[in-house]
Amino acid sequence: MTPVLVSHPLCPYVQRAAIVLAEKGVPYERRDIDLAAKPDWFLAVSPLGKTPVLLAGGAALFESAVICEYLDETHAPRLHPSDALLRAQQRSWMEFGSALLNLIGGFYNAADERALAAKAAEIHARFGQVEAALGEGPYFMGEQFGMVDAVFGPVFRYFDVFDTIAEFGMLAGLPRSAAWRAALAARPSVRQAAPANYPDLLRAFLLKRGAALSVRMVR
Ligand SMILES: N[C@@H](CCC(=O)N[C@@H](CS)C(=O)NCC(=O)O)C(=O)O
Repeated sequence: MTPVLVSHPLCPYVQRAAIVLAEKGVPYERRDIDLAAKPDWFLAVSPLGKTPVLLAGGAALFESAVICEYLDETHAPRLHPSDALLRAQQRSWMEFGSALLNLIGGFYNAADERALAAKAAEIHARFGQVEAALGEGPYFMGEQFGMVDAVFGPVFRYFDVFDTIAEFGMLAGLPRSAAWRAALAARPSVRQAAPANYPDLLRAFLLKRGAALSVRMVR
């Protein structure tokens, strides 16, 4: 049976799974739900009430990292390295990517300009750490696209919309991070992971926050 990815169009965690599915050429059905009015069938398969959920093999898998790992173990090509230590390092950086998503949430929910600038500076500092971990590229591990790339594609997708609002300098002076962002933006799996109207949907979502960033958008 075709796997079903239970999704929300703006969810960066869903995008991770969509990227991994695309990298492996696995056909799947994407089923979007309204997270503001979660249907009963969704609550029955998502114990935490969150997207993504992957319905596959008669099971419902939740938590994006778990879904990605399952897909990596069951479908070629492997995105993780075969060496256990290198694989563990990739997982560490996947966690780092999740921490960045939390910071991004703090950024777009910041109540005032001061908090907004502080969050932008924090994100910039985190990317300073990423910069130090990056090699020659084009991807996180080098020539081969991997799981950390699937995690950071959706992170950079936020920046594409933030950049239309103002220059927040999140990657200022970080050439390797900037080059990595460009490489991920060009990757077909990353491009198709969100709907074509994602920028409009994200802008509408950000406007509704009533946060400092929303105020910037209507200035
Ligand atoms: N740790 C989870 C996070 C998933 C998550 O936060 N999903 C959000 C949408 S992007 C969600 O479903 N939120 C709904 C809610 O918390 O009620 C994962 O990696 O899958």
